[in-house]
Amino acid sequence: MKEDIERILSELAGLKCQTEKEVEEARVRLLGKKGEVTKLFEDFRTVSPELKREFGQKLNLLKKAVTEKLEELKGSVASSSSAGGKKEDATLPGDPMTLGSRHPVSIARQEIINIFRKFGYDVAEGPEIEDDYHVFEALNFPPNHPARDMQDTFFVSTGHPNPLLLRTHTSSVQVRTMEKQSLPIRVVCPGRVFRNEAISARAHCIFHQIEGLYVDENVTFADLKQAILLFAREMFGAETEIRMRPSYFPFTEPSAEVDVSCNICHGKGCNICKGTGWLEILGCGMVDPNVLEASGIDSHKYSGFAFGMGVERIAMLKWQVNDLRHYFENDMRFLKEFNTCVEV
Ligand code: 2NM
Repeated sequence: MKEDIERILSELAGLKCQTEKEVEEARVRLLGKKGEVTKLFEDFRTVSPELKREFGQKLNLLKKAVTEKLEELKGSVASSSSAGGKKEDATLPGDPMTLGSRHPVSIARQEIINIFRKFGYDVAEGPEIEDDYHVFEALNFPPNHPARDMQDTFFVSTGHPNPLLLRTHTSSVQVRTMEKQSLPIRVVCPGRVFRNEAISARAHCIFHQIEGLYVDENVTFADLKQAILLFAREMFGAETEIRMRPSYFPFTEPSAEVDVSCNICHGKGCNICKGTGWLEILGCGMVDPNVLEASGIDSHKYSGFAFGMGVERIAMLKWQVNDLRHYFENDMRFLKEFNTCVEV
């Protein structure tokens, strides 16, 4: 019996099969009703009691080895038969790989930047963690302005003489530009901003802004109006009209809110524009002389205009997305809709 076990084991090591049929034949020959291994189990009854333990273990190991080998052969025959029974063809094309696409906020951001680059604006970026001076003080925010409150602004450190905070707008980058760059200045500043707000369909505590600044001699409100009109027509179509409504910002005087004619109903009134025919896209104004002076610019010689817009908001209007939260959830069904939006 011992020799039989060893012989079967050594045969097993060299056992090769080309087809499923051959594997099945080997199985019958070894494990079938009249198979060699089955027969050894029958012979086991006649083994003397003192040798039963040793041969019992040997037989069990043999059966395990045979079963495993047959499984292995079955597997290799199956995979080579699915490749046409031949060796794998390494020249076949690989499995297609799904390509990612740009996030709609990135697409809108790039489109806005490209428009202003065509107008001759530079692009500047700056730190997201800022100090009170660059976010508020240099921008003419009075000391008790509500935006300086913990309710509205995320503070990184408190109890510090010069606390760090997350910028609530990218105007801080424009302050830094005015501090160090020679005039004239034409710049757009894209970036993430942070506000301590409850998340809803219209607001999020993190969003993206693009702010623009133009400082030179004799810059007027008419220049501002023309720049915004040209931008609106590039972004929303050549028939777009704009309207300005008086508003208030600490850093501009006078200030205005800008609406574009609704690109869905063309001014007739629909549920996107809530029947008004107009959609708000940005805020703007003439840079307050205090802001120019704080950054060392002579406000008697120079004047400037500035504007700011939310990128998510522009993207919502451009693609009729009704809930801001879609931009932050990364649901593939939503993101895939922008696969075909080619960046200009
Ligand atoms: C807005 C609206 C109006 C603005 C002002 C400045 C700066 F730094 F020049 F003073 N940057 N951005 C500005 C003006 C931003 O966002 C709604």
